[in-house]
Amino acid sequence: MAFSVAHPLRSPLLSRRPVRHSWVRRAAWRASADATPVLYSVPVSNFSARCRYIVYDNDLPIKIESPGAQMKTDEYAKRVHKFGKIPALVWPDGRCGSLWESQIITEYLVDKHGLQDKYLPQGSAEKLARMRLYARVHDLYLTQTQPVLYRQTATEQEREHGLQQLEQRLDILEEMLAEDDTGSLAVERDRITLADICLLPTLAMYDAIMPVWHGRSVFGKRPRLHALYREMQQRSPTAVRIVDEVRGAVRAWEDGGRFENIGLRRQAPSPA
Ligand SMILES: N[C@@H](CCC(=O)N[C@@H](CS)C(=O)NCC(=O)O)C(=O)O
Repeated sequence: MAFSVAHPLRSPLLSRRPVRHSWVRRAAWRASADATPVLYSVPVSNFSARCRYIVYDNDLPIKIESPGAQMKTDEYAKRVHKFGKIPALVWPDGRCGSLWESQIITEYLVDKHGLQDKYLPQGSAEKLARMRLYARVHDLYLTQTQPVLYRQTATEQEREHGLQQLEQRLDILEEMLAEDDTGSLAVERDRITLADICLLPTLAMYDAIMPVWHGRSVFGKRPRLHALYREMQQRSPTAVRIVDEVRGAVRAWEDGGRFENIGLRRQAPSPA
């Protein structure tokens, strides 16, 4: 997701500003007073949402805060996220730096809180590897193309090309789900794993944007992705909460005119 960046290729690092206030240190100090780590996150961020899922689902003692405008400061880069992004997890005493990359944070939370039995496939190295493959495909291929959904592109052709790429990558995930043939979820029949948790917020975001602003359906020709999306919400109140947060944040973008501002027009929704 993006904040006020006009073009997907513009490096956020170029727009860093020095800050007068040592807000991160103050935040770390606040956190150290009650020894609570802080997860920097915003509701619309599909990457952050998979970390929030684990926090909510287990009532973990982690504060969730928005970095606001500080995200593009040198101090944030130094102390929170070296590339000026979210999500990032900061430990109370800042002893061993911070942690970023949503999958790394998610896996850390699982390890730290002994949640392996809950979210990882059991007794099969192959399923574990497939679970990680979903996350890798999501992080390296699918989401790399997503800025075309909500950011300015130089030309209409560039947007069209990006949308086609994004759809191809959704098709690849659909194929992977068919290969796993587990019914609804990604790698296990009866267990929500980190593969499902990584896909859920991204599907929620794309489904809130693509039909309305790009006239394209996420689920129309992708029944396996649709089944995963529905099944997660049927099984997990946390999934419903995450979907509500992401959809609500997209609505706030709409209310703020974000899509019209980048030249898009509301389209007749395509069938789901
Ligand atoms: N690979 C990273 C991606 C993080 C990412 O791109 N975060 C977005 C929010 S969803 C962000 O911070 N965008 C603002 C920017 O790049 O300036 C992860 O998995 O955490």
